[in-house]
Amino acid sequence: MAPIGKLHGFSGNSRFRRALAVATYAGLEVETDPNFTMKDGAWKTKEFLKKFPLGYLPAFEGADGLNLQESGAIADYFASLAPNSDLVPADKEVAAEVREWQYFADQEIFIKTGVAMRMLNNRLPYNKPVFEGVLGEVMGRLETLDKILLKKTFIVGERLTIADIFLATALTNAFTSLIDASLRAKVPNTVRYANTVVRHPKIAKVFGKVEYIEKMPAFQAPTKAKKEKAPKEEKPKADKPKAEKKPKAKEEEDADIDLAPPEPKKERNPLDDLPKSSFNLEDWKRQYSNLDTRGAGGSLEWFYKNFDWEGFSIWRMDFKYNDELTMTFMSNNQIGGFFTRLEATRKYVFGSAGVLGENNNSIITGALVCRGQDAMPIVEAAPDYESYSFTKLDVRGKPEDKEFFEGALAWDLKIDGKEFVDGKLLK
Ligand SMILES: N[C@@H](CCC(=O)N[C@@H](CS)C(=O)NCC(=O)O)C(=O)O
Repeated sequence: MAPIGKLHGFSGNSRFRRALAVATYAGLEVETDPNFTMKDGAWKTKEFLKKFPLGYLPAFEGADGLNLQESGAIADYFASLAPNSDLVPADKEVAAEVREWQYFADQEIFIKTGVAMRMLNNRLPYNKPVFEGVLGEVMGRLETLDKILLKKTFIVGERLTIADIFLATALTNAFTSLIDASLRAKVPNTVRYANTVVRHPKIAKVFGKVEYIEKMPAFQAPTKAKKEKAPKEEKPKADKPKAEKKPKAKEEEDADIDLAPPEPKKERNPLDDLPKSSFNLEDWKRQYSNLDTRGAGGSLEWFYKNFDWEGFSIWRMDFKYNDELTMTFMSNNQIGGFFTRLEATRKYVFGSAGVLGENNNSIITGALVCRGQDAMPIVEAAPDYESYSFTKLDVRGKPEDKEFFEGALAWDLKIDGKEFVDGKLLK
């Protein structure tokens, strides 16, 4: 039997898994790519966006030309192709109950878990009472569900339905990212239920080994918040823009992805063939992280002493659509996203960029130190590189370029009266 189409997405992602589990349970053959990774963003090509304008995963490309996004819709479509699978019961009232639990899984568990995880990972502003409120809502729902599941194996009727697959994927997503052992202990029937579903012989292979977390990841505060204005010579160490430490949990992507991310493929980059350089970018990144940027003994002093002007170049990056920027924290997340998507070329580049100005009146700008004399082979790794312009800086020859470079690194850059509000580092 020929596959009914291709399901794009990462096999460890819970939304991908729920679509694939439905297809597998229904006995449908669907093509997948076991090596697919979301990490480098390479999947978000123009061609992909033409077919899937919502721009996220999973996405289904039917052999008959149907292009579909939204994991729930894809799963429903798969179930509709196999009416005899009983994934959706024929009785309208029972089917409505099934639908009720599908929505519950998405809206009460999946989405709320994602919001809480984004706060822990610094992808949404962290606010303790709000975080605890969202977590409390998730736990409240789970405790209600737990009572309902006390004497049940499946949520509706005596056989597995599509609602069980939706619930189990939302639950295992929560148990592998947010809801730790002490919280799970409050909902034993729900844990037992989720395990039963993901170990169902027909779909166990879609889930593989699911490892629940022991401890909820701690919130990782960004070390660099809004810069305080201290007199230059007395600038306290804490004022230095240290990189945000990577939280242990999935920082770069959503809570529900990369439960077991495969290593990105290591491909040889032409930049590896450049003549060996005396400037060690990794050393520089360490110096930058550990020292104040400006002043005697600072990282800029180290930089100028050690920089290899032939083997590396310095660039200015500017967002092209500053007029469209709204909240500065969102713009800062956007820079973070761009830097994240440069993962594939990270070892050839250092970057420091920020948002200058205020909400609804801001710009994104920054500096990159790139291996070689051309930034393009490095920045093109990010699918959204065209949203930025890149201009080579003449730091030795032009005082204004030097001033820009140093300001971008020290996070005290000022342009047209707009001051540095927040920034991101690419290290
Ligand atoms: N409601 C959508 C959510 C899809 C979604 O947020 N996908 C994430 C992964 S879980 C994604 O593709 N993120 C990367 C991006 O948006 O660039 C669904 O259920 O399919």
